[in-house]
Amino acid sequence: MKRIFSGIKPTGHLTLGNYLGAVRQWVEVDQHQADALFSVVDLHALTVEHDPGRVRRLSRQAATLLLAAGLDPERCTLFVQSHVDEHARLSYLMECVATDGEMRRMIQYKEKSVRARDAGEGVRLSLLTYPALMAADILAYDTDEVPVGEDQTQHVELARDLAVRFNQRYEPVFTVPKATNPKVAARVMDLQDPTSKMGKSHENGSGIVYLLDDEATTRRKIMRAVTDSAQEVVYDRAASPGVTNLLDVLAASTGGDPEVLAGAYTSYGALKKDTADAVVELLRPLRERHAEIAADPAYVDGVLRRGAERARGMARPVVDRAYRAIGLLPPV
Ligand code: AQP
Repeated sequence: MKRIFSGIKPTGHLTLGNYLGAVRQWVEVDQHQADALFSVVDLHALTVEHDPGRVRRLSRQAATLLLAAGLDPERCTLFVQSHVDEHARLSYLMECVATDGEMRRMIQYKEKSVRARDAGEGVRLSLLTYPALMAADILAYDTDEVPVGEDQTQHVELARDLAVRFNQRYEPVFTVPKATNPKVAARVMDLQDPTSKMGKSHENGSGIVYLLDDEATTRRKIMRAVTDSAQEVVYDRAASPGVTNLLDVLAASTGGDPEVLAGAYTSYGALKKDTADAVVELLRPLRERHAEIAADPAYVDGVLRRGAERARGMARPVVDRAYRAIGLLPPV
């Protein structure tokens, strides 16, 4: 059975982009077809300015939302990254295999380092080495596939390069992983700025649908989405990014084809209304289930404890092998 690993960063409240681009596929496909591990990757949340209490709250909320979305702890392994030391242990080895140039080429590093500088904050070294930790997350589990939104594909490709390099330079320790993207909505864009992706840590939340937004807020955000001046409903990301984004969201929420859907609309108002209805229906069960699970923190603790134990048991032998292969003396 193939092994799948994917993660979510507790840097903000989870968004519709996280759900359509990643979580839904984890729930509907991955956990049924593979030995799947899903992690709240909290160490990654420390790579940018953060509030410690907020990271803790968001980590718990993310785990609760993943369960609410339908991850089944009997079918998959759900855990918090910092509960498994092997991630940090292996990350250092990845830094010893990767080059400075490879890290600096990463689009996420370029974008987030500019944001940090613009905000007058220092750029943390961990933001640069982020892909080494992400490679460790993936490689520690003999992962075959990493289901991610398009924005993370570059990091998975780097993990792949590092695995191949390590295996050739030292010993064949790592399985070489590959990224998989969902077909529709691999990249949900911000409703107010449809040329940039809907990201949970963005300052202005009016273009972002959070999974826990109430129904009225969700509708308002979608009805106020930026469209175009042409008044024509066409599926064309370059010419008409706002409308195309709404068509993608509608298609992903209802199971339709965005280009076919474009032909069914003659006004933006109708498209927005149908998209708002579809998203509200899509998220309602998730919100209801979240409220139930959040009321039982001991259940969430138990899931995370068992998940970390299982993950540790899988990662430790792989990381120990990598330590030996690279030249470190085993403990005596
Ligand atoms: N807008 C998006 N469209 C499609 N997929 C998305 N993902 C994130 N945003 C979109 C996918 O969600 C998974 C978890 O993402 P993450 O938490 O690891 O980090 P991210 O990609 O950096 O997501 P955010 O929400 O944009 O966080 P910030 O703002 O902190 O950077 C990934 O599979 C991702 O592809």
